[in-house]
Amino acid sequence: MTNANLAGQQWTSNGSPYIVDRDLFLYDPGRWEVGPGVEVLVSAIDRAASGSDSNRIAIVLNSDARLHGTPQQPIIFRALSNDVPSTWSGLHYVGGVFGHLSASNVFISRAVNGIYLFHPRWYLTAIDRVTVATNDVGIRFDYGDAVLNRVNAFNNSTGFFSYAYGTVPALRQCLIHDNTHDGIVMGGEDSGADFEFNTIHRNGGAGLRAIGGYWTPTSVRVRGCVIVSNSFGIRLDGTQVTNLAINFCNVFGNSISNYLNVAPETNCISAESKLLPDLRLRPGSPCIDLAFPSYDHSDFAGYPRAVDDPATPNRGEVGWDGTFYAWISDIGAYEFQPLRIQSVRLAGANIVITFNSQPDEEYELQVSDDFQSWTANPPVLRGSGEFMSLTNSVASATIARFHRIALRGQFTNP
Ligand SMILES: [Ca+2]
Repeated sequence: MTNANLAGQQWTSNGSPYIVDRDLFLYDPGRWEVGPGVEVLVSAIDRAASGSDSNRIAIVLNSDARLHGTPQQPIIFRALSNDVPSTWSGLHYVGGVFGHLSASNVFISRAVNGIYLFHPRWYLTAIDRVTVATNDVGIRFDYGDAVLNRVNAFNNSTGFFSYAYGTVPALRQCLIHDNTHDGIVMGGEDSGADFEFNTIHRNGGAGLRAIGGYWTPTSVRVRGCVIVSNSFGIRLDGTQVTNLAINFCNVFGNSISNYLNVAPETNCISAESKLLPDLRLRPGSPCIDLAFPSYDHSDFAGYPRAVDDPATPNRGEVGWDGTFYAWISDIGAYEFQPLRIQSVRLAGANIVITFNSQPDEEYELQVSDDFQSWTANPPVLRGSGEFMSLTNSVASATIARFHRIALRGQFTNP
């Protein structure tokens, strides 16, 4: 890659992989488009020795950058060789008046800052389904305001880091997990942060660490988050912050302390979350139907939010008009999808029932003639998280009047 100016370039899977051996710049006006399946391999040495870090390569975006992969064909940024942390500097987005950054289904690894958002503006920034892994900092955010949706930040040193004057980030429906140090660090003066419906799990330090400024306070709002199995759940450091407001959260099982120097406000619980290995909620999780609906209409996996789980008693509140408003949104990045039938069809003499499944739960088709006693109709299926089908293969002469899909419980290795 000898053309360091990205303006006007379109990177496609046909030209992939793209080898980057020097700093790349996107200047205004100009657009850089990267399509599905593109792999970008970044050298450990900046041959131009340019930019703010002359030892490492940065991709600096000052204009219109559109990076859109698909779930099946993400865009991948990774180290060419020398596959160690901090191999390259990362994607540097310098916001302001002109620069527009939209990114979806992008994976970034081995950078100092996977994405460095410097003065982003919410109306110019669209980040959804971006994965940052094995970076020093997954996402660094200084100054400005922007919403980050469905970021998956794991195996970084720190998942999300902000420490600057006037920084207003919002993290929504993100997975922040298995980072070596803190999951989220939010600091700085005169800033405000919204962390909503995130699942923050098994970080080596705190799930969320708020650091106070010295002169003007910062407001940090934490709502609808699952913060479990870190060393600390939520900790507040520093002498003057901060209005740290914690509502509708489950902060549980953090090995040193769930809270340090801070207490939750309303509607928080501390209970075993019943998480699947991929951090979805198992049936019976106390995180189900715990919060008033989020602003989002689909969850981390793209399934509907909010969905009422019929098996969970409704909590809620009585409004000014005396009406009971049930809270049906689940907390965390995933909405639990209760078992529901998608379709029923005849295939010859057989009945095929298609239903949504949860990963690692077991399902079977059951039949009955009286709706009272039910008989299992093998086989038992292990849920995949996707739609699945079961067939009643009993001959039509003896076919039962009623069919149902039953959840047997969690899959166990035979
Ligand atoms: Ca729900």
